[in-house]
Amino acid sequence: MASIKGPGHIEPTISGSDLRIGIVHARWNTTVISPLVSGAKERMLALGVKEENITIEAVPGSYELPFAVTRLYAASQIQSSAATSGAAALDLLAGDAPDTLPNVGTKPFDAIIAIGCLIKGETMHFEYICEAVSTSLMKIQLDLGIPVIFGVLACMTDAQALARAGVTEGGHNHGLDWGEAAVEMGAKSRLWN
Ligand code: DLZ
Repeated sequence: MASIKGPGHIEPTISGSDLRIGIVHARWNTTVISPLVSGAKERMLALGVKEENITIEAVPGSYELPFAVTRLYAASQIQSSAATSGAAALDLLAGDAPDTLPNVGTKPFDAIIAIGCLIKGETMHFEYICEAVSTSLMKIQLDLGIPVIFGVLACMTDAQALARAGVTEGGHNHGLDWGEAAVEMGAKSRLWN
């Protein structure tokens, strides 16, 4: 019997053509992370997001994701106001603008996807990091008022993680779902503004 799990179908009217989306991913468990990031990007491109409007940044591990999401969004806001304000434009010319920030473009992110993969080990690390990261990412999206897509796998085994990255037969790449969720929530949060 086919699985009943999954996000169902996105409304066909939703387009990502005007959205700016960030991906922040951990490097820990790279074999799993790389296909998840590629899957998220592939789905966003298929839903119309322009390649130049997708920014991808890496951090060492999942524990760094909440901080990175917060700072990346702030950077995108600063660059956005620099791009739209005359005074800031003069600063830009004078070299005072935050031009050393990552490529976060000229408008703030409509959504940010946080991607990580936690795999249970012998110690309590897994429990502490899972709890801290999931609670923080929820708080951040409510505080910032932008969708933060929860792309953090919490797996008991390597095999579970590989299946959820679509690497093993019969698996499914959850990055595809996270890319779709980012487009849907980015578009809807604009409408609900
Ligand atoms: C330390 C650690 C451990 C044990 N396991 C993982 C993991 O499974 N997945 C992951 O993304 N990160 C792990 N980390 C690293 C922490 O997230 C963090 O990068 C370090 O503790 C430094 O703050």
